[in-house]
Amino acid sequence: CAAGRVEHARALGERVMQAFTQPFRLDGREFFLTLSIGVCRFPHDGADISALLVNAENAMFLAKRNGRNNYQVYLHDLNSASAERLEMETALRHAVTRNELVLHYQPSVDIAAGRITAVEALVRWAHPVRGMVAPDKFIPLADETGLIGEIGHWVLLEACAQTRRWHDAGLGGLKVSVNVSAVQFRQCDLTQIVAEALARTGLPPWCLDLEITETVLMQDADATIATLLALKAMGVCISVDDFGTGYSSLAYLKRFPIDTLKIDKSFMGDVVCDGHNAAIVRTVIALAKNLDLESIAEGVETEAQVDFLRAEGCDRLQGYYFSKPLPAQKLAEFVRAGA
Ligand code: G
Ligand code: G
Ligand code: MN
Repeated sequence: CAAGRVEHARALGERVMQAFTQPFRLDGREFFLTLSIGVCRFPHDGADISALLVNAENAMFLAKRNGRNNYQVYLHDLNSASAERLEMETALRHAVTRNELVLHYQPSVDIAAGRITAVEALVRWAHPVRGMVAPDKFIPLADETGLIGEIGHWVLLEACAQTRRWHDAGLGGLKVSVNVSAVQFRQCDLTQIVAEALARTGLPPWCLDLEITETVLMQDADATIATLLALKAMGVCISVDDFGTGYSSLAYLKRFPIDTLKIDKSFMGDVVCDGHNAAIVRTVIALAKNLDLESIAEGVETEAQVDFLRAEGCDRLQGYYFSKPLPAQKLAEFVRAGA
């Protein structure tokens, strides 16, 4: 825009967004299109076409990260943020081949059995410079860049292989839960990758549990049911992770072939002083029972919480009270000590 002012760039962005709010008609059908627009200004943001395109693209990436269907105007400090992101992305591309990913395992205790019957695999990235990077710092980036395909594949294989080694070493029947992101769940080869991991490692399918989020259940329910049925047909278990934090339709819950509800750790806070969370946790445990599902409480940190959850009839407990996530070697020692 000629005057090169930010307000003019914004006005232009608004006009283009506005033009796309109406559906397009093609062959008598209506199509809705969404846009992610990056805007930058000449000569303010670049002296030549290639510099302008780079900066416009950076602004567009920001629009995509802001949930898409919006526009962003390039601002100078965007550069350092996107440079850092690019550096992370480049490093993450090599993380699998350079063996920088590791799995830690957090045990959960089955109340009826009175012992550890399962573990949850939680990935960490041993970054060469930054040290151990937590999954919430790189899984979203892996989702955005498509790298989740390769990472998720590695996690599944490694978790199945490790659990099979534990079975062979005398911890027979131990189950493993693997987190599957919404993006990974939608990839068309998920069932194939799961089948391959089971075949290659010889882990019995009922010892593998896939944790999906409520978001997965609510987006495209028909496709979700088809994928879940294919996984169930293989004998794999399905858990809904972070239950209660998203938007599950209770009417839908019955339609999904799921086995377990994992009650989110954010509800454990005041359960013992019978605050709002106590009512929520009690209700979710009852809901699970009525739908014939297993319930697990996450984030259990105190004995008082254990007593409450036991009294309410929760099936399984996981949290720092029992153990934080442990490296594979330590996990085996921990299970043996408790057995
Ligand atoms: O322990 P913790 O910081 O490990 O995990 C933080 C979050 O990262 C959790 O919400 C967990 O679901 C997620 N997470 C951990 N490991 C994996 C993984 O292998 N794949 C996916 N998609 N998410 C994971
Ligand atoms: O979303 P997901 O449920 O997969 O998350 C597991 C996360 O919860 C991991 O980051 C794990 O380290 C963390 N976690 C496990 N047990 C506890 C606990 O008792 N308290 C808290 N605050 N976090 C926990
Ligand atoms: Mn989980």
